[in-house]
Order: sequence, then C-alpha cells, then structure tokens
Amino acid sequence: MFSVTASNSDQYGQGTFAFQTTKTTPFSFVVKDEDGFVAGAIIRITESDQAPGNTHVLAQLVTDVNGKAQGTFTTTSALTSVQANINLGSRVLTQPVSLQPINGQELLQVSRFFTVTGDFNPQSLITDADGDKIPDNYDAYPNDATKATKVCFPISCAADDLITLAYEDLYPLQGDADLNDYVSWARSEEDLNTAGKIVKLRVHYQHVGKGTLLGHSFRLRLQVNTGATVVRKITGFTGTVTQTSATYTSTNLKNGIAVYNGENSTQTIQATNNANSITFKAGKKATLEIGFTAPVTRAEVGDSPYDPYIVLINLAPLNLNFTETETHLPGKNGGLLGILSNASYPYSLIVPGIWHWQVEGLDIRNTNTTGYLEYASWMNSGGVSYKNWYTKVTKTASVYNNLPTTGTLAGFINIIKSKSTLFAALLVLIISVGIGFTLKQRLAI
Ligand SMILES: [Ca+2]
Ligand SMILES: [Ca+2]
Ligand SMILES: [Ca+2]
Repeated sequence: MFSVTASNSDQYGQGTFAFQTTKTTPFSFVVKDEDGFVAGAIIRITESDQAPGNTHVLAQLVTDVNGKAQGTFTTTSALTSVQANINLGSRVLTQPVSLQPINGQELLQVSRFFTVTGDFNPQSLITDADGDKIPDNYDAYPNDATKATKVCFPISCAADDLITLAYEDLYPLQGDADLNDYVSWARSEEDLNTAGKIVKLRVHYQHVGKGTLLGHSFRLRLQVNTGATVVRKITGFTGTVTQTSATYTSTNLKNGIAVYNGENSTQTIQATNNANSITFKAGKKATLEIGFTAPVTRAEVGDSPYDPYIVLINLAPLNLNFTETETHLPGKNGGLLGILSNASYPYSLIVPGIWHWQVEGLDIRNTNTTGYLEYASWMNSGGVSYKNWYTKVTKTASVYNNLPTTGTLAGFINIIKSKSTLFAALLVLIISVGIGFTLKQRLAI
C-alpha cells in the first residue's frame, strides 16, 4: 500500500521590516522513493485559499537528480497560506503551507522532505508535447519548450487584479507624508522556463494620482545581466494605443528605462485626484513587454513589482535647491538610494489592490489625519501584525473616495476576508496535526 512520510523543516526568524506589503519566500522540496531520489517530479506552488477554480500558480519547478527543487514565490504579505503539489506522474501529493508567523517569528524558508513507498519515474508517465518536462495540463505554453509557467502578480492574470504604487517625491525631505505625489496602478505577468528563469516579463501601469506641482519621470530599473527588446504600448486619454519597440542593453536596464518613453507625469494624467472635490480621471496606461536576450534568474530581476521609481524632473514650482532625486519602493532601492533614512517613514508604499490613497496634505502616520489607523500599528509591530491595514479605511474623509466602484477593490477586500476565515480553520488543523502532516492523495490527471 502506498504511503508518504513528510518532514517539515520550515525555518522561522526575525524578518527585516522595510514597509513591505509583499513577501518572497524561498522554498526547497526533496522527494525520495524506495529506489532513491526522484528526479523529474513536478513541484507546483499555488494559492490555496482562493475560490475553487481560481488556482493561481506562484512557482513551478522540476526535481533534479538529487530529488530537489528549490526556488522562491512571491505573495502579498497578507496571504495566509499556499498549497504545494508534488506530481509523481501517477500520483499528486498536496500539502498546505502556512505563511503565518509563529510566536512573532516570520516564515523565512519552506523546507519539506517527502519519502514515498514504491518506485516513481514521473517523466515516463506525463504527457508533454514540447518536451520541456512540464506536463501539458500544467504547461502555460504546451507547444513552446522555451516557456513553461506563467506567474502573475498580485493575484491572477486578470486586468483588474492590481496593486497601487504610492510615492512621496521630495526625498530626502519627508514632505507632507500623504504619499500621493505620484500614484500608479500596476500588475505583472512573467513567463518562466522549466528552470525557473524569466524569459519574458510584461508590466502594466496606469498613472492615477498626482498630488504635487512637480513633474516626474516614471522609470523601471532591472538589475539583469542581459539586454532586452521592449515593446511599449501607451494607451492615451481617449483609448488610442501607440506601440513602439526598443532595444536596451544590460547597462540601460540597470540604469533604468522610462516607462512612458519621453512623457513626464504632467503629461500622463488629466486630474490630480488628490481631493474629494475632484472627479476621478485615470491617466495613461503603459504596458512594457520585456523579452530578455537570455533568460534571467530571479536573483537578478527581483520580485514583482520589481523596481519602478520616480525621478523629479522640475523643481521650479517649489524653488528647491536640489537637483534630481529618485524615490524607490520599499526594499526596491537597488542599492542606489536609501529610502528608509528615517525608520518611521518609507517615502513610498506598495499596496495590494486598488487603494484609497490619502487626500492632499494629510499625513498617513498621524492619528488625527490618517485614513488608516492600523497603518501605525502595522509599522509598530514591524510588519508582523495588521498586515491588511490597507483594507480598513477608518476615516473616509481622509482618503480619496472617487475611485471606480467596480473592479479590484471590492473583490480584493472580499478575498482578504475569505482568506482570514479560511486561515482560522487551517490554523486549527495545523496545530492539531503538528508537523506530522497527513497528505491528501489523488490520482494524477
Ligand atoms: Ca510541456
Ligand atoms: Ca512549454
Ligand atoms: Ca505629498
């Protein structure tokens, strides 16, 4: 009779808090059967607490001759669990992976070891039209051996699954701390090969807020050791799409490229959208499809949303005496600028979903002016607690309320709520079985 022994060596410790609302978790899975280590098993990490039928792949790799597959997956920090699938060809093992802190310690590494009875040779049993070792039913590109997996962020590949990027533009001055000087929606889609390298990257942006008189260039930096061909599609205010193509060297990409070509932030939006007396008008969209000359590693390209940043280009309206300054996202400064010169202030935020940003001049940190009382609690907990602070508006007058009512925000909050409920059930299960997980098994499809 078939049986599985699973051991869990997940590591916990103090994470580094840099105001991040996303989290990248390294994982390592090893599979062994009676004959030795199992090569060619497909390890798949999916979001486990979505509604049925909405499986979203976070990572997909094949075990090597040592029965091992290791990589990383990126989620929003508020996500409470993922699911690991181990496809042995004739069987698929599934196991939940909790992402929750234990006793204030963050999950730093997922390490699982599986020993199964019998003798498995997964690659001899799968149907794999393009021979890239990923079975057709798991392969996002079943007839293209150079691509195996599509990973989207923040949730699915849908056009309305978005994050909000919010920047203050006067680094190193703290400004008014309303984090609305440059606000953009964003999402990403990655095409990866079987080795887990990124072959092609599509990033989508839309400029949606500009609470400042100053102008900016919105740029994207990729620390990759190869060049790329970039197809840019800019969607104007009337919906007209302008497509151009450009070739960049590795040095160009490391220095950062302009998302909106030559257009600055005064040209990419029609309304400031920073007061509730102002009717919302979305700005221009930009989609960059980045085809790398050679596939790049995760370590090079980093985790979604990568490193989009703003550069001030005209200081005249405020008569400031410093020249060009960059503001990067938390943890995304590429080593060029420290954004956390004051530990209590990030200068920018990545917020999952369509976020109601602060209206003009209201400090997000201040109890009297913030729209999000839990922001300070989250910060003071070092990011361990109140991870979904951004879903809880505590003062509607402090936030911009004229955003479209359809689309991501309502959906995202509902997902967060349903995940919280599901997690409560999962936690009970995990505590009750300790580290000796019982694996669910089913026949491979
Ligand atoms: Ca395949
Ligand atoms: Ca393929
Ligand atoms: Ca400001």
